[in-house]
Amino acid sequence: MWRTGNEAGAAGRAGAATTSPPLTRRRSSRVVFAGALTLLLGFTAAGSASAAAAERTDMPDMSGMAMSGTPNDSYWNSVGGEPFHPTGKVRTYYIGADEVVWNYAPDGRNDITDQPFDSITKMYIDSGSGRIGTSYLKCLYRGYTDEGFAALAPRPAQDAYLGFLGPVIHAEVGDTIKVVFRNGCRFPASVHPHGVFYTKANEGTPYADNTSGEEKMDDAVATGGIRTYTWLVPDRAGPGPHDGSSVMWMYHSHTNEVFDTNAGLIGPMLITARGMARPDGSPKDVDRELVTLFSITNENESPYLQENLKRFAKPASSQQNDQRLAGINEPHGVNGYIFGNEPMITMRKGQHVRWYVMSMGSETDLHTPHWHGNDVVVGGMRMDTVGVLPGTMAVADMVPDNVGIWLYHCHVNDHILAGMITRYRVVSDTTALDGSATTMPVPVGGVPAGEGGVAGSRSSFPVVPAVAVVAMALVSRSMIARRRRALLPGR
Ligand SMILES: [Cu+2]
Repeated sequence: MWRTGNEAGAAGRAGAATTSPPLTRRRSSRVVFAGALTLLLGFTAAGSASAAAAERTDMPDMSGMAMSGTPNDSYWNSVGGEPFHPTGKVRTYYIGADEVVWNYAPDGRNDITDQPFDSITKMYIDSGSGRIGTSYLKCLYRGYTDEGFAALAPRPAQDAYLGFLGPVIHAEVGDTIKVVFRNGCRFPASVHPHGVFYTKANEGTPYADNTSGEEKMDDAVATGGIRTYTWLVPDRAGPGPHDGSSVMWMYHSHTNEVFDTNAGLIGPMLITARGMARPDGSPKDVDRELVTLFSITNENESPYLQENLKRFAKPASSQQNDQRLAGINEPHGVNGYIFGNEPMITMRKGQHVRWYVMSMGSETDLHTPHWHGNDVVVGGMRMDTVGVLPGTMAVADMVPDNVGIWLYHCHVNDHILAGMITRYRVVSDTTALDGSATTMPVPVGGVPAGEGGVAGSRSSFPVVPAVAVVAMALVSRSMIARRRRALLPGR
């Protein structure tokens, strides 16, 4: 079941509609149970509620939203969540938006086939007139160690696969998140969160909302400016009734939402249930958290388009000659990598693995991430493919039992062709993960400053080209021919 920032309820209902008999039964038994519980614990609960009231901050009193005396109380209480009980913990993240050159295919070859790019894949990666190729000037969120913004926060080698995503923000229900944001982009930008509780002064979005003064200062941080965003993490930002111990939200710039996110300003935020978090905020019952963004980055709608055409198109041009054609300057990436160029995602057999999956973009960004080799559970249901739409997030839990290197790819045919394919590797429970799993260098803060993106060596483990062949065979010859006609000039 996928989750949306603004429409979690609607998505929940959509999910329920597909499985209505079992959910109805479950709901009925919940109602009976809740009724009994209400009778037994009514007085105790009333006592806790008044104690809780003393702890409240400026959060709205959500407890008042629950109607008393109806058997649906527990359901609506779970929708609204408990009032905000602060843990007292403030988690501060220093995030800079920095201009960097990002290479979507730093290995310069197709790592899925273990071959050089062929004539079809070249249509997506070659530079040319109006075609920028695989390297682009972008503006990305990067983690820093403190408010001096002098030192990038290190990103562990096993998280190199995160690519161009911003730092992973972790928090536990009851925590307060502070993001100290420095804007190093040449355009105004912000940090807008999904899911958590924010006031008008911490939303990061300009629109006619009857605010002024301080409540407008968060909407757009000027180039070189610094702004601190403060977000609370109430119950309703944490796991719902059918979630596991943690949920995913995203954060992204929303000053000019389309251009900002195409520039690369997006990152993940993971919220763990109260009492379930390790000191770093990650869920205690999960061994490996993995975050993947499936997105067609529309570099034709990036604020750096003209600059990129001048710097990287060959010959340099200020024209977007054929940019209207499908796939041109539109890398179909996973975390900003195409054709398997992502550093290997690694895990150990038998681990509790939680995949957080999200999509961003336009109407072509309907993605169906599919795991080879192992299955997942999403919203209580067994799957090996999960659907995500632009701006939505999904959580998929896996206990891998199948050792090997496996494809992890979007199952949309056009997206397979364009390289929205990566791999993950399951090692035996006795194999060391670090070092053997990937030889990628540690990209400090996710992206090295300056030119080139992450230039990594490829995995030394055998690849099965047949898998890619089968994937290609999914697409008919006529479809390939049609695309070729569309892409090649003069045909
Ligand atoms: Cu897709």
